[in-house]
Amino acid sequence: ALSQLAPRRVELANYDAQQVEYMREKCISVDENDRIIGAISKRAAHCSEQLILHRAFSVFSFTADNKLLMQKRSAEKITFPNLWTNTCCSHPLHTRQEMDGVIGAKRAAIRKLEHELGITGIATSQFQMSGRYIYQAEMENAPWGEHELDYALILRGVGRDRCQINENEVAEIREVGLDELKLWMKREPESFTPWLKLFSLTTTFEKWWSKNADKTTEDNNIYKL
Ligand code: DMA
Ligand code: MN
Repeated sequence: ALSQLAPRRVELANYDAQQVEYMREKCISVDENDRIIGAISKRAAHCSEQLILHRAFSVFSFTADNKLLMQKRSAEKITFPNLWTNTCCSHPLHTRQEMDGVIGAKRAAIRKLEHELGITGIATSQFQMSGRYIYQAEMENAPWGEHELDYALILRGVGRDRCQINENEVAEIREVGLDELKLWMKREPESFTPWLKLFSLTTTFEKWWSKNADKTTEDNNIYKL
Protein backbone atom coordinates (compact mmCIF):
# COMPACT_ATOMS: atom_id res chain seq x y z
CA ALA A 1 0.00 0.00 0.00
CA LEU A 2 2.87 2.35 0.80
CA SER A 3 4.22 2.03 -2.74
CA GLN A 4 0.87 3.29 -4.04
CA LEU A 5 1.55 6.56 -2.28
CA ALA A 6 4.90 6.88 -4.03
CA PRO A 7 5.30 10.12 -5.92
CA ARG A 8 5.22 9.71 -9.68
CA ARG A 9 8.29 10.68 -11.61
CA VAL A 10 7.95 14.21 -12.95
CA GLU A 11 10.44 16.86 -14.05
CA LEU A 12 9.25 20.03 -12.36
CA ALA A 13 11.91 22.10 -14.17
CA ASN A 14 9.81 21.72 -17.32
CA TYR A 15 6.99 23.77 -15.81
CA ASP A 16 6.36 27.43 -15.04
CA ALA A 17 8.55 28.42 -12.04
CA GLN A 18 5.76 30.31 -10.25
CA GLN A 19 3.35 27.39 -10.57
CA VAL A 20 6.09 24.98 -9.41
CA GLU A 21 6.50 27.12 -6.29
CA TYR A 22 2.79 26.63 -5.47
CA MET A 23 3.36 22.85 -5.45
CA ARG A 24 4.86 23.39 -1.97
CA GLU A 25 1.51 24.54 -0.57
CA LYS A 26 0.09 22.37 2.23
CA CYS A 27 -3.26 20.92 1.24
CA ILE A 28 -5.61 19.18 3.70
CA SER A 29 -5.80 15.42 3.35
CA VAL A 30 -9.25 14.11 4.42
CA ASP A 31 -11.20 10.83 4.59
CA GLU A 32 -14.50 10.29 2.72
CA ASN A 33 -16.38 11.86 5.65
CA ASP A 34 -14.21 14.98 5.36
CA ARG A 35 -12.41 14.27 8.63
CA ILE A 36 -8.92 15.74 8.53
CA ILE A 37 -6.07 13.23 8.25
CA GLY A 38 -3.22 15.75 8.00
CA ALA A 39 -1.23 18.04 5.72
CA ILE A 40 -0.06 16.94 2.30
CA SER A 41 1.91 18.95 -0.25
CA LYS A 42 0.02 20.07 -3.35
CA ARG A 43 2.60 18.14 -5.37
CA ALA A 44 2.09 14.84 -3.52
CA ALA A 45 -1.70 15.21 -3.53
CA HIS A 46 -1.83 15.62 -7.31
CA CYS A 47 1.02 13.40 -8.48
CA SER A 48 1.15 10.02 -6.69
CA GLU A 49 0.39 6.48 -7.82
CA GLN A 50 -2.73 6.70 -5.71
CA LEU A 51 -4.11 10.24 -5.81
CA ILE A 52 -4.72 11.47 -2.31
CA LEU A 53 -8.17 12.74 -1.34
CA HIS A 54 -7.89 16.36 -0.27
CA ARG A 55 -10.14 19.33 0.41
CA ALA A 56 -10.88 21.78 -2.41
CA PHE A 57 -13.44 24.42 -3.28
CA SER A 58 -15.19 25.46 -6.49
CA VAL A 59 -16.74 28.91 -6.74
CA PHE A 60 -19.62 29.39 -9.19
CA SER A 61 -20.33 33.10 -9.54
CA PHE A 62 -23.55 34.09 -11.29
CA THR A 63 -24.06 37.61 -12.61
CA ALA A 64 -27.17 39.71 -12.00
CA ASP A 65 -28.47 38.56 -15.43
CA ASN A 66 -27.88 34.92 -14.46
CA LYS A 67 -24.75 34.12 -16.42
CA LEU A 68 -21.89 32.06 -15.04
CA LEU A 69 -18.56 33.86 -14.78
CA MET A 70 -16.13 31.36 -16.34
CA GLN A 71 -12.37 31.30 -16.68
CA LYS A 72 -9.97 29.64 -19.09
CA ARG A 73 -7.04 28.24 -17.12
CA SER A 74 -3.69 29.65 -18.25
CA ALA A 75 -1.11 27.69 -20.26
CA GLU A 76 1.15 27.93 -17.18
CA LYS A 77 -1.13 25.83 -14.95
CA ILE A 78 0.49 22.45 -14.26
CA THR A 79 -2.81 20.62 -13.87
CA PHE A 80 -5.46 20.92 -16.58
CA PRO A 81 -4.02 23.97 -18.43
CA ASN A 82 -5.86 25.81 -21.23
CA LEU A 83 -9.27 24.47 -20.23
CA TRP A 84 -12.49 26.38 -19.56
CA THR A 85 -13.99 25.97 -16.12
CA ASN A 86 -16.11 27.57 -13.37
CA THR A 87 -15.24 30.92 -11.78
CA CYS A 88 -12.44 29.88 -9.42
CA CYS A 89 -11.08 26.66 -7.88
CA SER A 90 -8.32 25.88 -5.43
CA HIS A 91 -7.63 24.30 -2.04
CA PRO A 92 -8.15 25.47 1.53
CA LEU A 93 -4.67 25.25 3.04
CA HIS A 94 -3.56 23.42 6.19
CA THR A 95 -3.59 26.61 8.29
CA ARG A 96 -5.68 27.50 11.33
CA GLN A 97 -7.77 29.96 9.28
CA GLU A 98 -8.54 27.68 6.33
CA MET A 99 -8.80 24.27 8.07
CA ASP A 100 -12.00 25.33 9.80
CA GLY A 101 -14.64 23.51 7.70
CA VAL A 102 -17.07 25.60 5.63
CA ILE A 103 -15.84 28.95 6.93
CA GLY A 104 -12.25 27.88 6.16
CA ALA A 105 -13.21 27.01 2.56
CA LYS A 106 -14.94 30.39 2.19
CA ARG A 107 -11.80 32.16 3.45
CA ALA A 108 -9.71 30.23 0.91
CA ALA A 109 -12.18 31.23 -1.82
CA ILE A 110 -11.80 34.91 -0.91
CA ARG A 111 -8.00 34.56 -1.06
CA LYS A 112 -8.05 32.92 -4.50
CA LEU A 113 -10.77 35.12 -6.07
CA GLU A 114 -8.39 37.99 -5.42
CA HIS A 115 -5.25 36.11 -6.49
CA GLU A 116 -6.62 34.70 -9.76
CA LEU A 117 -9.23 37.25 -10.79
CA GLY A 118 -8.43 40.40 -8.81
CA ILE A 119 -11.90 40.32 -7.21
CA THR A 120 -11.79 42.14 -3.87
CA GLY A 121 -14.30 43.05 -1.18
CA ILE A 122 -16.02 39.65 -0.87
CA ALA A 123 -17.20 38.56 2.61
CA THR A 124 -17.66 34.93 3.72
CA SER A 125 -21.38 35.68 4.25
CA GLN A 126 -21.81 36.20 0.48
CA PHE A 127 -21.15 32.55 -0.36
CA GLN A 128 -23.85 29.89 -0.27
CA MET A 129 -22.37 26.51 0.65
CA SER A 130 -23.96 24.12 -1.82
CA GLY A 131 -22.68 20.62 -1.08
CA ARG A 132 -19.40 18.74 -0.89
CA TYR A 133 -18.58 16.65 -3.97
CA ILE A 134 -16.06 13.82 -4.17
CA TYR A 135 -14.59 13.14 -7.60
CA GLN A 136 -11.43 11.88 -9.24
CA ALA A 137 -9.91 12.86 -12.60
CA GLU A 138 -6.58 12.19 -14.28
CA MET A 139 -4.85 14.13 -17.05
CA GLU A 140 -4.43 12.19 -20.27
CA ASN A 141 -0.86 13.04 -21.21
CA ALA A 142 0.69 13.93 -17.87
CA PRO A 143 1.17 12.23 -14.48
CA TRP A 144 -1.14 14.67 -12.68
CA GLY A 145 -4.67 14.28 -11.42
CA GLU A 146 -7.31 15.30 -8.90
CA HIS A 147 -8.97 13.39 -6.09
CA GLU A 148 -10.97 15.94 -4.19
CA LEU A 149 -13.66 16.59 -1.69
CA ASP A 150 -14.82 19.80 -3.27
CA TYR A 151 -16.90 22.44 -1.46
CA ALA A 152 -19.28 24.05 -3.98
CA LEU A 153 -19.65 27.75 -3.15
CA ILE A 154 -22.24 29.86 -4.97
CA LEU A 155 -21.70 33.59 -5.26
CA ARG A 156 -24.24 35.95 -6.83
CA GLY A 157 -23.94 39.35 -8.46
CA VAL A 158 -20.22 39.20 -9.26
CA GLY A 159 -19.22 39.34 -12.93
CA ARG A 160 -16.38 40.31 -15.23
CA ASP A 161 -16.61 44.03 -14.40
CA ARG A 162 -15.12 43.16 -10.97
CA CYS A 163 -12.15 41.26 -12.47
CA GLN A 164 -8.55 42.10 -13.16
CA ILE A 165 -7.03 38.79 -14.23
CA ASN A 166 -3.69 37.35 -13.12
CA GLU A 167 -2.28 36.06 -16.41
CA ASN A 168 -0.15 33.41 -14.70
CA GLU A 169 -3.42 31.79 -13.57
CA VAL A 170 -6.11 32.80 -16.05
CA ALA A 171 -5.95 33.23 -19.83
CA GLU A 172 -9.44 34.60 -20.42
CA ILE A 173 -12.82 35.12 -18.76
CA ARG A 174 -16.39 34.99 -20.11
CA GLU A 175 -19.95 35.29 -18.84
CA VAL A 176 -22.06 32.44 -20.21
CA GLY A 177 -25.77 31.59 -20.05
CA LEU A 178 -26.93 28.02 -19.31
CA ASP A 179 -28.20 27.19 -22.83
CA GLU A 180 -25.10 28.72 -24.38
CA LEU A 181 -22.84 26.67 -22.09
CA LYS A 182 -24.72 23.43 -22.85
CA LEU A 183 -24.27 23.96 -26.61
CA TRP A 184 -20.62 24.92 -26.20
CA MET A 185 -19.87 21.84 -24.07
CA LYS A 186 -21.62 19.60 -26.59
CA ARG A 187 -19.67 21.12 -29.48
CA GLU A 188 -16.25 21.18 -27.81
CA PRO A 189 -16.21 18.77 -24.84
CA GLU A 190 -12.40 18.66 -24.95
CA SER A 191 -12.22 22.36 -23.99
CA PHE A 192 -13.57 21.93 -20.44
CA THR A 193 -12.18 20.65 -17.14
CA PRO A 194 -13.34 17.19 -16.03
CA TRP A 195 -14.88 18.57 -12.82
CA LEU A 196 -16.98 21.14 -14.68
CA LYS A 197 -18.24 18.36 -16.95
CA LEU A 198 -19.14 16.24 -13.92
CA PHE A 199 -20.92 19.16 -12.19
CA SER A 200 -22.86 19.89 -15.39
CA LEU A 201 -24.37 16.38 -15.27
CA THR A 202 -25.94 16.89 -11.83
CA THR A 203 -29.50 18.10 -11.28
CA THR A 204 -28.17 20.61 -8.76
CA PHE A 205 -26.18 22.40 -11.47
CA GLU A 206 -29.30 23.53 -13.34
CA LYS A 207 -30.94 24.53 -10.08
CA TRP A 208 -28.07 26.92 -9.31
CA TRP A 209 -28.85 28.75 -12.58
CA SER A 210 -32.57 29.01 -12.05
CA LYS A 211 -34.01 32.50 -11.54
CA ASN A 212 -35.98 31.24 -8.55
CA ALA A 213 -33.09 29.26 -7.07
CA ASP A 214 -33.09 28.87 -3.28
CA LYS A 215 -30.46 31.46 -2.45
CA THR A 216 -30.26 30.94 1.29
CA THR A 217 -30.33 27.27 2.35
CA GLU A 218 -26.85 25.88 2.87
CA ASP A 219 -26.15 22.25 1.90
CA ASN A 220 -23.43 20.45 3.84
CA ASN A 221 -24.09 16.97 2.43
CA ILE A 222 -21.33 14.93 0.85
CA TYR A 223 -22.06 13.58 -2.65
CA LYS A 224 -20.16 11.60 -5.29
CA LEU A 225 -19.85 13.45 -8.60
C1 DMA B 1 -8.11 22.85 -7.64
O1 DMA B 1 -8.10 23.93 -8.49
C2 DMA B 1 -9.51 22.65 -7.19
C3 DMA B 1 -10.47 22.13 -7.96
C4 DMA B 1 -11.86 22.09 -7.51
C5 DMA B 1 -10.18 21.53 -9.26
P1 DMA B 1 -6.77 24.54 -9.14
O2 DMA B 1 -6.01 23.49 -9.85
O3 DMA B 1 -7.21 25.70 -9.96
O4 DMA B 1 -5.96 25.02 -7.88
P2 DMA B 1 -4.87 26.15 -7.82
O5 DMA B 1 -5.48 27.40 -8.39
O6 DMA B 1 -4.55 26.31 -6.36
O7 DMA B 1 -3.72 25.69 -8.64
MN1 MN C 1 -6.68 19.42 -6.01
